[in-house]
Amino acid sequence: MNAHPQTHEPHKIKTVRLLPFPTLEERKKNLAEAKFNVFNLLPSQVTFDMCSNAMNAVSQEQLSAQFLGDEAYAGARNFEHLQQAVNEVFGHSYVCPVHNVLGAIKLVLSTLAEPGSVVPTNHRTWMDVFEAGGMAPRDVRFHEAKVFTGDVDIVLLDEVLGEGRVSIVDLQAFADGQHPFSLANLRAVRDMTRRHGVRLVCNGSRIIENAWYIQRHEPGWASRSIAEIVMQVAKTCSVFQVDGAQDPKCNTGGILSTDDPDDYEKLMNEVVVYEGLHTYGGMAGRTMEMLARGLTEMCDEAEVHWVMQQTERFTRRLRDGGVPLERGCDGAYIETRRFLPQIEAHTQDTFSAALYQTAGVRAIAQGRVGRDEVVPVQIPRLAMTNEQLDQVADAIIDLYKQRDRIQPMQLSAEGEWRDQMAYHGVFADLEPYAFDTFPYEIHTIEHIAHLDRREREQAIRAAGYNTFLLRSAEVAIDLLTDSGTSAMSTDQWAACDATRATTGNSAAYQKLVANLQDITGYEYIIPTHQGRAAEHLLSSILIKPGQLVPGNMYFTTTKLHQELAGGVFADVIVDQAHDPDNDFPWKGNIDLEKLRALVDEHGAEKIAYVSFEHCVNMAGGQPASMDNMKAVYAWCQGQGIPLIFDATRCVENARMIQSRDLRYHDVKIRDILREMMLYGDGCTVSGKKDFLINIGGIQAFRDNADWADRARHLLRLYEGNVTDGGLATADVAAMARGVEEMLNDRYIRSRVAQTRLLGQMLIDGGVPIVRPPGGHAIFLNARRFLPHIDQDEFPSQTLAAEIYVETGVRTMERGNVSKGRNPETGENYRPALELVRLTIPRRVYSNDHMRGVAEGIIRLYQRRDEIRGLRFVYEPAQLRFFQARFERVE
Ligand code: P61
Repeated sequence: MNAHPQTHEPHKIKTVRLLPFPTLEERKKNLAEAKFNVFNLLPSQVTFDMCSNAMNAVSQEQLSAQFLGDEAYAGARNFEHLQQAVNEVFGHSYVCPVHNVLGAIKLVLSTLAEPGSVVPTNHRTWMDVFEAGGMAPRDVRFHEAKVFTGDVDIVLLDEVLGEGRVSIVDLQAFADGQHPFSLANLRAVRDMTRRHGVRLVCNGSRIIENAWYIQRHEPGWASRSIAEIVMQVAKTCSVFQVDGAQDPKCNTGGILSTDDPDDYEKLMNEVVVYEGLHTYGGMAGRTMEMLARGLTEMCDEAEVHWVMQQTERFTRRLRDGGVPLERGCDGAYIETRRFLPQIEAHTQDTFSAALYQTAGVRAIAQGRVGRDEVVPVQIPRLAMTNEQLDQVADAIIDLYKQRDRIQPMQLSAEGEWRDQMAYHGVFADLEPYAFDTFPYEIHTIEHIAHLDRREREQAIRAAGYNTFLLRSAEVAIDLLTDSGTSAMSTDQWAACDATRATTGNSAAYQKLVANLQDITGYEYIIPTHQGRAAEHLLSSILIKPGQLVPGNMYFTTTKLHQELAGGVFADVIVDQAHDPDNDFPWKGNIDLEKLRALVDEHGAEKIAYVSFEHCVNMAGGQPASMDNMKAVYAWCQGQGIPLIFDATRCVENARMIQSRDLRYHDVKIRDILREMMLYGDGCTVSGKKDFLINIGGIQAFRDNADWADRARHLLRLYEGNVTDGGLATADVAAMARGVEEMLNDRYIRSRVAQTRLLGQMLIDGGVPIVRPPGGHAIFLNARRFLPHIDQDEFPSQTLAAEIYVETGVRTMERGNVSKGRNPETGENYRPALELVRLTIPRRVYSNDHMRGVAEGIIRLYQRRDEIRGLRFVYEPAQLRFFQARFERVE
């Protein structure tokens, strides 16, 4: 990945916030209720809210800072941390905290600027504040500048300063969101202000974006880090102001910093009047902590480049679509007069209303009426994927194509400020835009490793060429498993938080039971700590020693528990499942003939139950058809044989039915799943997959009270309470919520589409994979990838190790090493399928991550002949794949 840092996010998703998708009718109703002013819409009515202020995602570390508030009135530790951060990032010794940037501006004006004085500026954002303070702003921006359009016209500034009525020069980094300054110009301004004994004040709320511009475009700065440039800018100014809700990605708050002890004394004595004591300045302790963390994180080079790449991409796409705009530091500022030449008045609000009507996207022009005629479509930092941004751009381009149909709106109330405006409107006949992307935004992120190739070589050697033994901290994109690796939603976290722990009955348990009864139609819902615990209960209840358990391919833990109960597994999956190149759409089906033959041979009483797995893991995540489930169940009922599902990946199976079986195209996932579950007597579930949780499982039975009683008895013995199965009450609550979220049609569609995308990119690159792509994973065919490596030199193990070295991606071996040795002959089993599994965690990676994975593997495929096999240096007797160590064959 390292050589291509811009192909995907330098982080993965830790928590998501679910997005609403109001229908066209709902959008019209909302708009009318909001008096056609999108300011009045509620977040619950908006799909993508295109604003950069306070709407960013944060790192999990920054989020956790919120819980470290010391909340002391005076001298909080949080303030000390804030001071340290400011000192480290801006190099200033004195820090004055404020409630937000408006507090900072007001403070500067009331302490450092003379009433009645002229304030030379390069922006117009805060004109109102200047005027309210009795000061006269004067535009000194150099309007002819080409790249650094926020630069000051030095000749003009000299003139204005010469008039002698100036006490501060007030500049903005990336003025009005559109105009960056250069360091050379800033330094020239500083020299000039010094000569005139005037202070240079700078609002650095968008210092990062400005620093990126300097790094990119100002001669001499290309090799300097963002952190270094930020410090240079701050140190050039007498007073530096920062809005906590912008670059530091806090939700509010702000600071003023300076090196001048006299100015600091003035600020400190004034801050108590409007803001709060000089050691909290109107911020909660937790806000100061979050702000401190955000300041130290904001210069992260990889993150800055990712964010700026998004802005470039978004504005380029809109430009290519012909949309008239100014490029902003944080998005595209739509020129609404040119967008809507036929509309005489209120073009900003008309544009915003039309965009909401067609797509549910909100872009708000705020501030004073008549100040300008652009509508900023800003990108909330780190909160959206490129695919989502592309679609928002397309929605705007679509609107632009039908701009002639947009009607003027009639004013019904007005004021000086944009939020006061109200309209009557008629809904133009506009073609709506339909999003097809992840139905969530990014709430928190987790930084991922970016080791270079040499470091990865060292890491894999130290791990004995076994990906199970790599440290997570060494992995860029982790495709080892989809088990327990999901990103939880903010609603799940809220449910966890709101839960009161108990060892007895709980609302969380009741909700879990009610939800799963409704989803499965099964009466008895028993929580377990994960899937294998449920398998233990089930096997103990249903298997008598010597009985057979037919199943659609084995899974390691399932088979083990069947054997521990004295059962014998018998594979009855269709033959197609064993052929990696066969494109049969239902490779998870049970072959009813094989099942019949088994019963004919042994008798029905010899069969404990039929174990039917949805989206069969070991077959490549391959689904079973509805007809097959129906037929197998009908037959089993006739024989008196129970059928129990492994419903671990039941929702993915339901989605496959929705997309591959014409009869179900328009049926909701919830209803498909309910029908699937009709064709079984119960299920075990590892909740760590489709249920969107990090830990948990389920044992459920349709109506057999005796089985349920016995399961609960065993649960009390081995697992925990009947109401939690050994899970924390909070985790029961997360599961109760997870099973609601998993049924969202948009979610499951985008989930399965992501797997298919990865598969298709690999197929297009010529890489041999198990076909068709499965629900949760893509399996590489290592035999065909590395035909020159003998199975006893472990092609799958080798391939997994080489993928890590090439790309930083972690995958899982599923071949000769996993299968083990035949105890009789001592030989390796040399199974027919020699595979590497690329398993995709839910809601964690973007499609750009998938693109990075595919590109890396295709690169490796092109030089596959250079790859050599492995031999054991340490081989455990059982489940050897977990702990085995290897070395390269010379
Ligand atoms: C996985 F290498 N799967 O796919 P538990 N049924 C099914 C599963 O996929 C499953 C379980 C039951 C894992 C984790 C794993 O040798 C391995 O909640 C269809 O993990 O107890 C688990 O559920 C067991 C990976 C398990 C392995 C065993 O990555």
